[in-house]
Amino acid sequence: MDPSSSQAAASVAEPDRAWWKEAVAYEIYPRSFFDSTGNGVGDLPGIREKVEYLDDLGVDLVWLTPVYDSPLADFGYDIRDYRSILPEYGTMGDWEGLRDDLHDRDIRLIMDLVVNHTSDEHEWFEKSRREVDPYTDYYVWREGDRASLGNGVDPDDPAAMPNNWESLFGGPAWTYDEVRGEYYLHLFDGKQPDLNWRNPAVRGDVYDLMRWWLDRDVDGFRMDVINFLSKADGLPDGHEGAVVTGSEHFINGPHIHEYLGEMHEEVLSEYDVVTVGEMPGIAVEDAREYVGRDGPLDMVFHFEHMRLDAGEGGDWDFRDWDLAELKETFTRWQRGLAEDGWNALYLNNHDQPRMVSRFGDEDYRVRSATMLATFLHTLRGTPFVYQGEEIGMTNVPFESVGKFIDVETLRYVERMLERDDVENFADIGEAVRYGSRDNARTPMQWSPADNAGFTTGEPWLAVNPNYPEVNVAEARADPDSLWHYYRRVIDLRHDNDVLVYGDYDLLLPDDPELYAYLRTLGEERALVVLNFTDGEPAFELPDGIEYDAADLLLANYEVEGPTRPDRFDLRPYEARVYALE
Ligand code: ISL
Repeated sequence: MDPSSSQAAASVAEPDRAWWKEAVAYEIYPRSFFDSTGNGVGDLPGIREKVEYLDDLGVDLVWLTPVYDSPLADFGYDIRDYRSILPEYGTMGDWEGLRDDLHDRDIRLIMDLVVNHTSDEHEWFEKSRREVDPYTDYYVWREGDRASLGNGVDPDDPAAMPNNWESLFGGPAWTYDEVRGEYYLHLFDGKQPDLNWRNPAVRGDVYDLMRWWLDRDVDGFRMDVINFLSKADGLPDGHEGAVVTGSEHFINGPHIHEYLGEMHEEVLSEYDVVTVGEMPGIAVEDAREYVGRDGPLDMVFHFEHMRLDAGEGGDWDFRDWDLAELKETFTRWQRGLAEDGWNALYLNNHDQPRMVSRFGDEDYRVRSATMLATFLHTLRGTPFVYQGEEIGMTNVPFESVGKFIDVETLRYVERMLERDDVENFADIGEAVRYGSRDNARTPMQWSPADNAGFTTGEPWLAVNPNYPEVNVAEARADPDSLWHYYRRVIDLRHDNDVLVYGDYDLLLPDDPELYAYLRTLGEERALVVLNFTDGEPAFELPDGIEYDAADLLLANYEVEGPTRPDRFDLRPYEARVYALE
């Protein structure tokens, strides 16, 4: 064999194949997907009615966010019973029906595994706060400063708390429990106490519930804040000024690899399933340890691109993001997991502003969304489409503070309104309107009918007023719509191994308007050129990229004339994908 071609030949013959690398995933937030009963809340039979829709779109994998029994303090991320379905959403029979309907169409189903915390209404917590054996140490309990408490100090005074950690939803991460007379740790809401992963009995119970679902034929898990499980020994104070005080003591904590290794050994290795770890605060070097060849998980959701518009002032301080930084971030992750590990790609989800309002341009809603769709599906990694993204749903013009419902948003607004420099909602309205998780959670817009065809009743969260224009029915009827473009780009990925497994090489790193890259798998090459602006920049193929013929695989505008991609002008938010031969 010609030695110069041996490396290329090796990479063509043997990409490290897996069904989930070739899949396109779709995230469903059940509460807002489709209401089959008219009570204003989406449900499992509603999702069943839309399985054909998902099949038509072409997705291969569904991630269902929590549908378990829950008091809904955090809309299901506060689980009361891991083995039952919230009655509002249906029955276990409905869930089984959904699973079967998906499987009949070769669509896999992954469930949300939320085991950093439970609801405070979970039986384990009810028993733990009463110190009922063996649940006494199922959560992270601490006495706090007994002396000062004894002196009539308010237990809500942060000075009396076991340490200075903050909750990701704002405010202290400790709540004093009157029943037990101690504080418990909650990295999220007070109704979401953190489990004590040091306790082997807790870990055993979690592995049991995982097996329970895996034995019911689920195809894997998306794992909620899974890199938060291990808290530093002694729970030391955190550095103030970090985004969340204390986070250096629970993000990738000291025993995390021990726990996830054990979970893999005891549970995951027994099943052919896929796992996606949601991991706020991780760098690509950390990711390799979690999802590399010897790591316990398959893919990772990181947050670096979700912080590109973060200002200095914490979670609700936004600034404009910058294309150079976006390219740098994606490129670092593409390269960092090139040899080992796999990216889970996303531009929005149920916690984030809508993709088109954030990384696109509402004035060019469809063009910019098709450009972003092209981006998402031509990177190396598994794309996750969030419900409504495929019709270009946007952020919501919330009129007043009373329109918000999400706990994280409400806590922030409460804290801000207590401050002297904030007089009323108008002072913080812009940031809240941009950043609130409610943007992502308004009902799916199915049609121009009342309430976007989501419900015949009163929806639990008002629909975005743009539904007469932005909805599935209209999009499906128009062959030039964003929805049909999603189908095409999903097909393109399915038909081209180079887009799944190919190497990624950034072109024109310093171009302030264009994001261009090559994907290469042996002899196959794809060139992707994306205009991230409303201007009309010119693209020039860098020297040294030789080819005989080029074939335009996909574009979000009509492209006329000779299609050689050596030099061309782009229109606002234009995207092109060429095969180079
Ligand atoms: O939502 C966020 C930013 O607006 C994140 O900080 C989010 O809290 C973080 O990504 C963790 O999210 C996950 O766990 C939370 C839950 O509220 C989110 O919905 C979930 O995706 C606690 O379970």
